[in-house]
Amino acid sequence: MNTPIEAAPQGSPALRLHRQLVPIWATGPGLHRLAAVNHSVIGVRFMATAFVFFAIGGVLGMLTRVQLATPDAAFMDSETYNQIFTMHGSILLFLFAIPMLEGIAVYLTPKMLGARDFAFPRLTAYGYWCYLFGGMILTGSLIAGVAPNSGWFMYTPLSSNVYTPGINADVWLLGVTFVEISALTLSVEIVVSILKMRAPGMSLDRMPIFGWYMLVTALMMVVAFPPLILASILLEAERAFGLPFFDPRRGGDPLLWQHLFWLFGHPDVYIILLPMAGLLSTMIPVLANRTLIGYRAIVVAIIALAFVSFGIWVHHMFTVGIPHLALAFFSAGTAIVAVPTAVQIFAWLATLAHGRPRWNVPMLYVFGFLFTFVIGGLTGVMLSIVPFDWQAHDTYFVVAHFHYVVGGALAFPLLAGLYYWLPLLTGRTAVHQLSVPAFWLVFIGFNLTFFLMHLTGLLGMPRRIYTYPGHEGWIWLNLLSSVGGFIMTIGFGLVVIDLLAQLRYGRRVRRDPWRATTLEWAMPIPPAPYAFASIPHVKARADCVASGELALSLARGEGYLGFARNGWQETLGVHMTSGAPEQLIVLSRPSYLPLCTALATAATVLAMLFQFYLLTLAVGLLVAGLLVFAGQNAGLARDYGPLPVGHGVSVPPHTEVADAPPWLALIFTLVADGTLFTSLLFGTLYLWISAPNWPPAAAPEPNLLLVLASFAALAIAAAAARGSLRSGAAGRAPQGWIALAAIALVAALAAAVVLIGGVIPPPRAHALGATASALLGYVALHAGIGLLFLLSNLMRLAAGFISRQRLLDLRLTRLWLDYTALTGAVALALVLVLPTLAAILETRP
Ligand code: HAS
Ligand code: CU
Repeated sequence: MNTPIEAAPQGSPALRLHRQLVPIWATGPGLHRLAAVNHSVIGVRFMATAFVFFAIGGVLGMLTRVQLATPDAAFMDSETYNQIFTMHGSILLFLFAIPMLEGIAVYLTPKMLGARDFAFPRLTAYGYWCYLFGGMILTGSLIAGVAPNSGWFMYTPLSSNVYTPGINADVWLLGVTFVEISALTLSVEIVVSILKMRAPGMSLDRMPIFGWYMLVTALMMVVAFPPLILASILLEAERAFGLPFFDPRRGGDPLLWQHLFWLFGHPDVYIILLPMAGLLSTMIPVLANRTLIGYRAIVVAIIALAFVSFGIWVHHMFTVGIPHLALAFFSAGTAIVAVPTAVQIFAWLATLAHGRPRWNVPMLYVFGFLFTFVIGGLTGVMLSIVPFDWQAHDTYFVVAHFHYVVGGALAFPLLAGLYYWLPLLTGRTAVHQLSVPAFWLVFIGFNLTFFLMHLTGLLGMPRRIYTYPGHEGWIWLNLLSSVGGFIMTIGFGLVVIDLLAQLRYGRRVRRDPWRATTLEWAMPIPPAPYAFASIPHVKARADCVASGELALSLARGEGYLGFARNGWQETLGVHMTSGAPEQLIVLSRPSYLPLCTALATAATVLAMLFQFYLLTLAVGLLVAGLLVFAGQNAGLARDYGPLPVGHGVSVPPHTEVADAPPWLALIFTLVADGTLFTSLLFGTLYLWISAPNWPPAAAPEPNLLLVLASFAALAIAAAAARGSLRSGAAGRAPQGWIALAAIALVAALAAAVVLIGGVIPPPRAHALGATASALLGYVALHAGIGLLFLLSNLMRLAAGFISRQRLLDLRLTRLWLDYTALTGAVALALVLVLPTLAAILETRP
């Protein structure tokens, strides 16, 4: 990585500081790169890997266009086509769109917020490796000819083992869940980092608009992914073990899959849109030479959008047979979503209209975005109208809609952003002879391909067919769409050549080529591994900063933390809303553990895929062990009290404060976990209310005594965790309490396992038994994880990481066990009342 030496004369304070900080923050050479945890390194890896998947997904899309270019084409058979179109969608949405936005978040957010890194560098690295391995498993299946073939939405019953007996669907369920879990960990990290790790003085209302966009997106991810993860687990349980959650013959319901999938799938489209809108809201003011119009309105709009987007998933299910009142509700809700989107569009247009826009390459792509996205948005509003949707559903009209929005919302802003931020990454600007023709090829090709699909759709061409006879009047439209696809591909090819040319031949820039106003430019170009040699104090809105001048003073160490101490990777933690400095966050160093843990996780997934369940259990335990081990040297092994951080301010290290990043991380993890649990409750009650073949023939009779014992044990464990925290705070040894909590958890776990063994009707016979055992399994799993918390507490007590001042570990355990007791009570109560609930039903065929 280049260094900021050019920013300062030899021997200057800036150079001295740089020489002190680099050894602390740098990633080692050679194989040490595998241990990298730095956000700049991992962010670039995320983005580069996502681009590779973009290319793969794009080629698959082109293959479908070859097949559909002519009627009765013999280019591929139906099975191959099914695999290819499924993988096209799955790769682009799960392996390109989401990881790309994570990469951007990881790379840019800390720099824009004035932090030196994200809160949990090793977790970032683990997330990356999981993504890479999950992606490899998915693409590998394509080469092996066993790729998923039921569409990116994996509708049951098509994806159940009756209709998809091979491992194709399992690859999707396990591979995508693997990638999603990594995305979920990253989203928690993004939320915590944005809330706690900003430059001092940056209150929430001074945050650059991109910070708001990422915060809202990450919060949406925290609650959107769990329903899909749950659905995938349930479907995999049905496929592998015969638990009939989606099988209507045994009390399941295929529609439950659609509800859970779109509960994720609809918010997901805005999860893709919002970060891109964040990039636009950052670039447009700079390119238009004026501050963003409507900062507050945009913040309100995106928060509103986030809420509304969770209430309208049913617009993907208008044709499945929904009561009329519900149709009206979801239709109106969907149309309303246009309002917060329009607020942003008009804010951007107003900013452009009131500024003096520069017509350069990023701006061309901004224009491309506005054009395509508005068309796609309008067809979205058309589809929100139920009678229209009944005609257009499952036709190419929908394909046209979502390519306009996803292409418009993703490809164009992304390329704008790439041209805009690449100088920061590489220190060079673009070679423009190629950029402009490349844009026009992409733009024309895109519109030719997808605009015509509206017409093909209105002429009745269904989605997901591998060929057509040719007498329906679709021939020319399809051929021209395919031609457009090739033009677009050539355009993307030119973009790639253009970017490679920039890396090699681009004009060198020293800093801030755009006269930008955000903090990521207030550093040397390309950024040093520590990002900021010292951390700025923010006095106004942080997207109105004179980054050029600030950069020099920060490089000289005139901000906070402009020194090295104890070889620590230090950054500042602030009060969540006011931005007042509050803690010194000491980050973890490079390590091979993230890679090893991700490898073990991948092994678990593969063992499950090939149905080696004992091996799965063994490597699963290994993963748990590695995670506990990874936590062993986190934090600091002694008390420090307040430490000076510059400008006369002293704050304690994060190990000694209440609001430390791990604490918040656990809270948001539990929010995600709670969403998963709520989805499970929803699923159980949904099946009870509307699945066919209820009630089951055999009436369940859960063992009341065992249920009560299990609950009592959970309550004792939670109380003991409180005892351990109280002893810790009073300076007494908490080991006794920890042992008590462990014994109680083992008892709860055993009771839950015995209960699962005795579930009536047997879990494979009826969905009632299956849901009851899923609820009990949830309790057992959480008790088991609680044991890991306790084990870690004991080990870290022995190693001196816990003291009267440093009680974080014990607080985390208490929170986990409280959560376990609370959800356990709900789950066990539901298991108890399920028989009564089933008994009040009239027999449903
Ligand atoms: Fe969508 C299906 C409705 C935005 C992505 N969408 C999809 C699928 C994807 C997707 C991937 O109601 C297919 C999934 C599959 O495989 O089946 N969508 C909307 C609406 C909006 C919308 C109302 N979608 C997006 C975005 C996406 C995305 C953003 C990705 C990034 N979408 C639907 C519906 C379906 C659907 C149905 C299901 C179809 C089916 O049958 O399967 C809105 O967020 C769009 C708001 C934006 C605008 C443009 C700018 C606003 C202006 C203000 C003035 C406009 C007004 C409206 C007041 C509206 C300029 C006037 C209305 C007129 C018609 C003139
Ligand atoms: Cu939707």
